[in-house]
Amino acid sequence: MLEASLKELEASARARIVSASSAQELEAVRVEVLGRKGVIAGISKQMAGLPAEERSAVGRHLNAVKRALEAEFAARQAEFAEARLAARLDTEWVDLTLPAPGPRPGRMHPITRLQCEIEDLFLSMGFAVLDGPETETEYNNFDALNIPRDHPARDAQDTFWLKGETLLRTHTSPVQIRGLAKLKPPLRMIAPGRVFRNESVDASHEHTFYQVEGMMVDREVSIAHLIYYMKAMLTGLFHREVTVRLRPGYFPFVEPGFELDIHCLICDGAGCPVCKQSGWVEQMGCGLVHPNVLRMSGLDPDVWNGWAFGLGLTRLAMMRYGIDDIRLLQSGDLRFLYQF
Ligand code: FA5
Repeated sequence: MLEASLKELEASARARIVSASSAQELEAVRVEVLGRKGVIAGISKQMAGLPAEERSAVGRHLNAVKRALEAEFAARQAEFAEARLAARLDTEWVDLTLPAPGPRPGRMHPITRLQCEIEDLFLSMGFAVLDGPETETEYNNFDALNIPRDHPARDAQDTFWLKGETLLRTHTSPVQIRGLAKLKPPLRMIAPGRVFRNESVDASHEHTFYQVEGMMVDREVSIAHLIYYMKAMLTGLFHREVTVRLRPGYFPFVEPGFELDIHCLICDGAGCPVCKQSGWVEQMGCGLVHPNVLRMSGLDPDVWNGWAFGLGLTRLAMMRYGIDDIRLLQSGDLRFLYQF
C-alpha cells in the first residue's frame, strides 16, 4: 500500500518540479513534499505500523525516492538561478573591449596658476609671501592705511560690513599693515588673496576677485625701484614686451600715487568690452608708501621709505589667457575650466 503511494508520489512530484514556472512555485512544491511536515515525512511516520520486514523495504524505497527528488529539486533550482543571472546580464553589461577612461586629474585654476607664478617670481627677487585674513578689522583695512572714518576714499570701495568693526577686506593692502608689524624693515613682501566689494558685476567687474599686494621698505627707495619691479614682473608673466602707462592716481596710503595700465592684450588696443573700448586695462595702483602709514606702524619716515602696489590678479588672468568676461572665472563651468 505504502509502496504504491510512494511510486505515485515520486511521479507526481517529478511532474510538478518540471512544470514549476518560477523559483517560488518550486520552493512551495519542495516544502510540500520534502519539508518537515511534508508528504515524505508523513509516509515516514506511517511506517511505524508496518511489520519489521516490510518496514525496512519501504524505508529503503522511501530514502531512494527522497534522494532522487532532492536531486531533481536542486537541478531545477539551478536552472532558475541561471535564468535569473542571464536576465541580469542582458541588462547589466560591460563592454570589456572599451579602452579604460584613465585617471582625470584635477588642474589648477588659471588664477591659482598665475598666483603661483607671481609668487615664484617675487621669491626669486628676495620677497616674502604673506597671507592675511579675508575678514579684516576696519582699522587695518582703512584707518592704518591713512583712510580715516570720514574720508571720501572709503566710499570708493563699496564695503561688505560685518558685525562689530569688521568687514570683508576690500583690498589686500591691510596685509601691508600686518607685514610692517611682522617683518622689521628693510623688508620686501607680497600678499596674494581674495577681496570683496559690493559692486555691480559686468564683463570686467566682480564682487569677489583676487589681488596681489606688494611692498618694499628700505632706507632709500624710489619710484625707479617701483617701475623696475613692475616691469620685471610683467615681462616675467607675459614673456614679451608689454606696453604699460603710468597715470597719476589717488590712494591715501601712497604719495605720489599712480595707476598702472597695460595695453589691452585681448583686442591689441583696438577696443573691446574688457577695456571699455579704450585700448587700456587698469591693472594696479601703486606709489610710494605714505609717511603717515609708516608712522602709524611705528616707523620713522625720515629714516624709512618704500613703494607699494596692488595688482588686480583676476584682470591679469583675463589678459594672460584672453578671457573676455570676468564672470567666467568664477562660474565653475567645467567647459571653460578644462581649457586650462
Ligand atoms: C586698490 O585696491 C589699492 N589697494 C591698490 C594699491 C595698493 C594702490 C598699494 C597703491 C598701493 P584699486 O581699487 O584701484 O586699488 O584696485 C586695484 C586693482 O584691482 C585694479 O587696478 C583692478 O585691476 C582690480 N580691481 C578693482 N576692482 C575690481 C573689480 N570689481 N573686479 C575685478 N578687478 C578689480
